[in-house]
Amino acid sequence: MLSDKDRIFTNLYGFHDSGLKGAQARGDWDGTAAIIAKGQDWIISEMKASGLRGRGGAGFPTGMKWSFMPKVSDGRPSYLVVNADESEPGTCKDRDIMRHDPHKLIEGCLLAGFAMRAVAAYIYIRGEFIQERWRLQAAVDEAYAAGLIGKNAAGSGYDFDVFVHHGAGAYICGEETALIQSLEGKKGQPRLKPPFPANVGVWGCPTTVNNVESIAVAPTILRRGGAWFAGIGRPNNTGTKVFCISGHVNKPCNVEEEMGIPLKELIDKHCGGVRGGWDNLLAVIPGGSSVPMLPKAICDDMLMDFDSLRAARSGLGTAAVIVMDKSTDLIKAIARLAKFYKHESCGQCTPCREGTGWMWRVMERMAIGKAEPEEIDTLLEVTTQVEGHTICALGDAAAWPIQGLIRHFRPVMEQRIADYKARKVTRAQAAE
Ligand code: L3W
Ligand code: SF4
Repeated sequence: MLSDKDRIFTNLYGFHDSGLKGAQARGDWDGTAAIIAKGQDWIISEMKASGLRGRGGAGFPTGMKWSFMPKVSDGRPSYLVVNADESEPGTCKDRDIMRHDPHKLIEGCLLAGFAMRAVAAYIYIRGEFIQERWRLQAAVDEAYAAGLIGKNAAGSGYDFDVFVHHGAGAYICGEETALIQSLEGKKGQPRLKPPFPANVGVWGCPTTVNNVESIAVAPTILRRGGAWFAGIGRPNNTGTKVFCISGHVNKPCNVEEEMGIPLKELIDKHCGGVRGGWDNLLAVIPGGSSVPMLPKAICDDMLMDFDSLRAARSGLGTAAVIVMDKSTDLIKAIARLAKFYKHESCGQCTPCREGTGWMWRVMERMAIGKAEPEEIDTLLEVTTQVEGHTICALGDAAAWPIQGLIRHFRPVMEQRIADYKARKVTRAQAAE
């Protein structure tokens, strides 16, 4: 379990002053110019040494991503874009960071922006996050007024601007290329990669898109050293992580913990346990709605990190842990998620546009048992036709929850179909 002295986001728990004075009292903006004075190469090597992997879902190494940005300009300015379009069902960590610790994000923008020779950061914030936008904008205004960003940011000699851009509330704009399109004022639709944003990003310029949490932990990593962060967690899965735990627990919460914490410990220590006790657990979606669920037997010994969850054929994703006890109708729950992905598909590629609608309609029938048992295999086959055959990861995200259901709970689906058939026979007999 993470000790208090290693927590980065201490303000998430007490909801103290989120303004500049409170932030500075907690150590933010301390020695920022001195960090900048150490140079771009030093910052990137510390970030690499920290082992930080992107906190938005994909887990791509952050230091490596920063190193892709051009070191010598070809005349185009470079940009940092912060993905604050947090929309993954179950995920509410970036929202809390922006509410309670906005200065960690703003200082992180300056340090990351400097390391990548960027002239400005755009924080693209989810359309529904109204208060968070006000809170963040107020913190940006305070940072400008105090000379921490803008000309000669924090007395470093480096000029750096931070802009807050409000989205319009579309899940797909959390995909980095769709986000860039939306930021440019165009329709938010993903495009194929490569080229990656580091080569062709916002307004055709070199751009790095990072999640809020990835940027907000950077100042603490740079103050305490990459080795400190790398010493927490497990090899290749280092550092602290904000987990969002919801569903059938006694006390849902966001909590910063050590990467690799056992799932049971996470739930028992911070959420007062599963409703009705651990034995009442049915399944957990461990990383936001896009990753496959895991049944209790696997959850018993599950470690919460990228590699452990991948080995279990699921994923850490955004670390949004959705807990479902034995009262849950899992087929109905996954049917509801299928509806979400159908609704949020941008419709650009055929497997996703048609496949998400098709999977949702079949799942709706499966939820009441109005299907043939062979259709379970047909459904599985369709998920594999969607997965990996689309422009962006939304197609995979729509396929994986259904695959997880079939992989672990096929007998429940078969029983639902059998029950429906039995009821039909009984109704027919009654009518005779
Ligand atoms: C340069 C290369 N850059 C990769 C960069 C790339 C991106 C990052 C990761 O999807 C996942 C998705 C959701 N040269 C590069 C390179 N990059 N190779 O690295 O890229 P990628 O393609 O692995 O992932 P992605 O498209 O960013 C993100 C999953 O996250 N997810 C949750 C999403 C929702 C939220 C939210 O609400 N906050 O994040 C949950 O699982 O399904 O698989 O920057 O450019 N050779
Ligand atoms: Fe749009 Fe879906 Fe294709 Fe992504 S996979 S580009 S959301 S149609």
